[in-house]
Amino acid sequence: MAQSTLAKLFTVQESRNLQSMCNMGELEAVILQIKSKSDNLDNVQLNIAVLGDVGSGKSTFINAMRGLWSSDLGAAPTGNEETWMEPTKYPCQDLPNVQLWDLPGTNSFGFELNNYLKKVKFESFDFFIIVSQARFRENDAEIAKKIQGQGKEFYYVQSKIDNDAHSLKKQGADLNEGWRTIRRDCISNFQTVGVTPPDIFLISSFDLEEYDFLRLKSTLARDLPSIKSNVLSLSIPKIMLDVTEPKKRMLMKKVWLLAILAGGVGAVPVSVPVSVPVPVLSVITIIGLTVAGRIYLQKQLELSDKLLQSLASKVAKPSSVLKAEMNHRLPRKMPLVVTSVLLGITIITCMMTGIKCRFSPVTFSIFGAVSSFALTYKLLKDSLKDRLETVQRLVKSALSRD
Ligand SMILES: Nc1nc2c(ncn2[C@@H]2O[C@H](COP(=O)(O)OP(=O)(O)O)[C@@H](O)[C@H]2O)c(=O)[nH]1
Ligand SMILES: [Mg+2]
Repeated sequence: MAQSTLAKLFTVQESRNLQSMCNMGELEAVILQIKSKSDNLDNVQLNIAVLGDVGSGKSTFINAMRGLWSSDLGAAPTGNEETWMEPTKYPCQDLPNVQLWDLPGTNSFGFELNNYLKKVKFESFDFFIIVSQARFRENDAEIAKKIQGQGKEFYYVQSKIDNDAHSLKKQGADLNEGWRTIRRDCISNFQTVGVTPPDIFLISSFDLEEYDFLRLKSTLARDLPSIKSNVLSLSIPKIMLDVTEPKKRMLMKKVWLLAILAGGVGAVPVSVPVSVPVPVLSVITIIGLTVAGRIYLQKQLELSDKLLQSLASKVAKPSSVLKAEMNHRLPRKMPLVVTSVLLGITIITCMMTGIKCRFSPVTFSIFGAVSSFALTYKLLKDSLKDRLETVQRLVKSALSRD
């Protein structure tokens, strides 16, 4: 079973601690704990997917990265037939905490690309190496788009470059000019499909000292910290979802409770003549419940100026940057007063309509109960969602490295 992001980065005990800190409203402590993890990602495992068409040289490349020949014990099976139908992981001794995943060929199952990506759990990988031979493929472009669409990164490998060298030599062509042409073509192919060109490596898994194999290995070793930090940054929304889940559940119970209460008040039968004014008391009670509910939710996930200032100094960021996250309002978000007035107007309109149409007391009660429940529930649920999203943005901003 796939692990939650929180479970991947934190031990079970650490996860529980984070959740209980969040439950107790200690948001600053939660953020600092995640920050201390983000400052020390050495022990975090990185899953790198090696993908490309069948026969493009993926398995041979993985063996080369591990210092093995295909005939060595423990090497990935190689050959032009698809030998392996499940993603298989291989540790890489030279790159601690890196797992290279040998994925089935992108064209191996006759899969439509999206099904293929689902089947190999594409989204669970942290980084990608696309291996392609001889020419740029349509699948390479599509996969590259999907990778960048997730905010992740990849390298592009043109494999079996020894074959190209052989043909270029036979034609008496200049090798360096040949490599420049291949690179230029790759870059322009990526640009044509709207992909930011990645690092491109021309390699032979047989001649490791030649071409770009060693440069790829050293570039990957150098990039590991920044890849990990990018992965962490992408994971923050999910981590925060996990951390805040128990608190959210608890708060949602309160939202239900308040909405049911508002529904109960809305159900009070209006067995009064038409000339009597709208039952202002019910409306005020419902508005009061909603306002109190929103204040309660905000208090439960409090982001006070004091907290922002203290956090800013601990994460070495200007507090104005963190405050900007607080002030970044969603289009849906409206000031408390506006939503309350709207709520009041809607309920009053509903009741007036009911009175005008001479609803029976039972119909009126049902009408009042449902509308009061639904409106209160929606407003409070949105309010909670906004607050949780603000917390997420704050954490992301507090932990970003720029
Ligand atoms: N000339 C040459 N052949 C290679 C290279 N890498 C792989 N091959 C050959 O290409 C075939 C397919 O390689 P394999 O790694 O099994 O491809 P995969 O299906 O992508 O895993 C095998 O016969 C390999 O020996 C290379 O760098 N140069
Ligand atoms: Mg293979």
